[in-house]
Amino acid sequence: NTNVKNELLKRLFEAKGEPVSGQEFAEQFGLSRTAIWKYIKEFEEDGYEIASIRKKGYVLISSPDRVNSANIQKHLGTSSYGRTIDYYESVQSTQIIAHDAAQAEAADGTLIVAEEQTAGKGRLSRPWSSTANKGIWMSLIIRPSLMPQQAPQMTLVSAVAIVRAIEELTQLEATIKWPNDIMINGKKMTGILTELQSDPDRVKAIIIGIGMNVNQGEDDFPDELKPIATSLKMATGEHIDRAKLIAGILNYLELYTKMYEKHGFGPIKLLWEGYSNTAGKRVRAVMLNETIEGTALGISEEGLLELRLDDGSVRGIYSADIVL
Ligand code: BT5
Repeated sequence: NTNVKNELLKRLFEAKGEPVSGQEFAEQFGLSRTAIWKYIKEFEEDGYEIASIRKKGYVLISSPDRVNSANIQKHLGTSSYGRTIDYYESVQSTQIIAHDAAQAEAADGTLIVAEEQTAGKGRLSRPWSSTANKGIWMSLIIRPSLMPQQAPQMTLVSAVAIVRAIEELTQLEATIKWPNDIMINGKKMTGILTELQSDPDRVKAIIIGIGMNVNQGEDDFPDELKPIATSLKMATGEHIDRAKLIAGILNYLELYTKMYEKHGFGPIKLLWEGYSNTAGKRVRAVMLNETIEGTALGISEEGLLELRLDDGSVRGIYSADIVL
């Protein structure tokens, strides 16, 4: 029973180094002491260090730096996001696993998360560097009541949720670079990949892939990324609890997705504009078939980036790489 197991872990944490009586806990939940002992063994397999003290109980000595479900769920305040978590040590790409799971009817809010990706991908199948144990590599399956054409805006909804969660945990103000980058000090710290499974008139599932550099040092990045990538640790000088950050992202993401479903893009647009670094700047937008230059005016109600071109006309673009 995951709820009891999570409760036990929570007690161990809250006891802050004092023993938690296995017997009392067992009685309270109507379980045998052996059942409790089995949970303790499972925690140890997950990397927790737990001491068993005769006649007193269990003491949590240290918890692992792991993004497993127990570590995430103890910070979660959502109703569905992250309530089911598939956790992996190493995968090619969480996005691919999430697509298969969504096709196999995975529930709204199912999270696929891994310590490492060996073939992480960005947009247009570009490679995404995903160093083991240092970042957040995850794909969330959601089934909101949205029309297919409303799905791309989920990238912007996600960006706002991510920036808010970072702010809450680290006091750091990251900025959003349209459409899918989160930046700190002019370098990319997070990328978002939003993909859709849809019928002509109905969203079946949206897969939100989030790749976030958290505890890397400069040496953890391949040479070609060193000039353009950064991590939260590089920006704050502090080691960050990745599981807590994931929970924070899911908390905000569920809230903002509900807001978007209920009230449309208006309120999200306002939040988004507060965090964006793009408006008012002269930018180059590199698209598949053409490159255009202009002044970024902001985003439209549909989430398009609006550019004023040099001939005075205004163009809305769906997706591009923006060079500031
Ligand atoms: C993105 O694409 O930024 C979307 C990245 C999404 C990754 C997540 S991780 C979990 C899930 N599973 C996956 O397989 N993918 C998702 P795009 O805007 O196309 O940016 C890709 C470009 O970012 C690359 O061409 C590199 O220049 C750069 N890049 C690659 N790895 C990076 C990293 N770790 N940090 C910063 N920049 C990186």
